[in-house]
Amino acid sequence: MKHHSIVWHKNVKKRHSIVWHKNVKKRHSIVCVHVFSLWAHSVNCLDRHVHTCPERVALIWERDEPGSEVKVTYRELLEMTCRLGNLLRHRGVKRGDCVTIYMSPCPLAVASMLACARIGAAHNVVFAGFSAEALAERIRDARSSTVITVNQGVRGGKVTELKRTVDTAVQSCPTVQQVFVAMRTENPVVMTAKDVAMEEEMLKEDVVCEPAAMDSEDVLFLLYTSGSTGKPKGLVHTQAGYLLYAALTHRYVFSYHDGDVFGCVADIGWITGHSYSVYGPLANGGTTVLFESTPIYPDPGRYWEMVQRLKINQFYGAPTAIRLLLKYGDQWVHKYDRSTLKTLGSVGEPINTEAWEWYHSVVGDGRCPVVDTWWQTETGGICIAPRPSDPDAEIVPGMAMRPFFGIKPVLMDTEGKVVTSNNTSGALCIAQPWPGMARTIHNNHQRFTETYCQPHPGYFFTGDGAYRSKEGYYQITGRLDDVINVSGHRIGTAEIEDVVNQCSAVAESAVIGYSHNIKGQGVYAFVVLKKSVEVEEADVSRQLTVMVSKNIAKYACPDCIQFVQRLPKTRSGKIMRRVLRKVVECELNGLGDLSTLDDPTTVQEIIQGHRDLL
Ligand code: 6R9
Repeated sequence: MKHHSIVWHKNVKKRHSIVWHKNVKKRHSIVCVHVFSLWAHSVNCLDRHVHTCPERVALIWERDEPGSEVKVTYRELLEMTCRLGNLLRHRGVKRGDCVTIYMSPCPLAVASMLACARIGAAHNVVFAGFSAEALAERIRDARSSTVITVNQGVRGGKVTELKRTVDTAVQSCPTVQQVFVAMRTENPVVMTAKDVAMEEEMLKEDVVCEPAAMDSEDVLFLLYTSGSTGKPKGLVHTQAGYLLYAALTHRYVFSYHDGDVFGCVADIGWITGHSYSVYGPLANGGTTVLFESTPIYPDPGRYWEMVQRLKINQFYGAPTAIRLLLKYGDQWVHKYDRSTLKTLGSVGEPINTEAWEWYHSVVGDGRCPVVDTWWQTETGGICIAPRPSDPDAEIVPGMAMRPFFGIKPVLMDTEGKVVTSNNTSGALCIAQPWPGMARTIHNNHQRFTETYCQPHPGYFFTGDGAYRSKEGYYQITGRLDDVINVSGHRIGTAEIEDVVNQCSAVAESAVIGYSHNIKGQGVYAFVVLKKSVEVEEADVSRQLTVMVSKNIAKYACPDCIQFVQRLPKTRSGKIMRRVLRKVVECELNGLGDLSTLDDPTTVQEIIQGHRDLL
């Protein structure tokens, strides 16, 4: 065990208590004066609580190996954050810079986010499952000069070479001047001239770091997400509104109370991890779980064994995992004591009734309200969800129910008019701004207005469709654009097509999402090969899988590839994805109007090819 490892291993507390010198509390209480007037972000999440309850556990790092969790108090997290803030400052990171963080969930990842916030730099967390190319694209767009990573990641018993991925990525990122490398495992990695041994250097820094005074509208972070066209977009969230909204929704949607242990199992690389593993719970002085593993490691009882061991009060996860665990059977749940659970949350994609009922009756023993929370990277926090703390709250299975405070949802019909009646569906828009909404797309405000503001002038367009019941409750029906949702991960079909089309044997392609009983949606690719090349379809399939995984991430790989002679197109050359979707869902009676197709026989060929694949 390395002497400098700051939080990776147990028994850390003792070793480091020496570095927490006597005067610190006092000095931090001065810092606290800043809290309410200047919105210094990490102060609201840390110093405030260190002042009142320094020994409260802020983070429980649920490491991959069950039973090896590490607890970090508010005092320790502040210390870690300050050291890192100082290190970043001394190494030239300034207010307004953007630091890219490529780490799996761990205390140093949270400290990295908060250290950026403390010195006024924006953070850009990139999901550690993304490939080197996807990471590089995000580093370049964010123009980061500093990247923070770990030597290796550990998940589901497997080790991933995160530092090596960063090495490859930074080769095509001329802006990157330094890479901070923390040691998650004890395996050494090759260090280059740009690399900084993070923990070693942190130990040389002071434990007090003056927080930057920030304006409420200054940038807090960028987070890249997929859109229906083009490259991923770096949504920009700001200081005050975002934190307020994350904190309020965390408290009211989940009925969070002081002393509760909040278990959000999302990765910190997604907005759910930002708002409900980090900012919301920490702003409320809560104890939050950072989950490093998978729902089925080492067995399908992992979540519930963890709930029992950590005494989790609120559990927040994705329908895809619930559907998967449901299939393994109730015995994995019954094995463990879940009596601490008070609220169960669901996020990321629609939750089907079967999964909802199982979550409610088996996991929650029929006594915990299930909150199906609808929101997006763009919205910063939960916008539509039941609020069980409300005594009149009815919860209908599979429905996101009612808007949160300050959210005014509206439905638009196909002509762009607001639908006022109930028991109807439409495009989901939001009628007025709310504190947590993204303010822009990094370096591309025009794309922001085009995507969200112009489709329905005067309203924020979410890209989702929704149904409003006769009682006025909302149910989200899915995306209206070419964004699909694979295991709760958002991906644009255009992004996958871009990669598929780079294959030298491919003439063109069309990618769609289809219903998948575990993942929610699977990826289905229609591929037209170039006439001039002689290749085996199976070889191309293998090649495409490798390419997508290398250029984007494993979750974006096609589940099914169908080779076709032609794609159905309109006379103006647009691919009719609607037709492809119907073929794949076997809804041949619902193909709709085919009169605009340039050659209707194409559809018959595709139907036949699909049958052959089944
Ligand atoms: C928080 C998050 C956003 C998209 C969103 C929608 C889908 C999220 C949902 C849901 C139905 C829910 N989505 N929550 N669909 N019911 N409770 O997931 O953000 O990754 O940006 O995805 O996910 O389609 O537009 P993000």
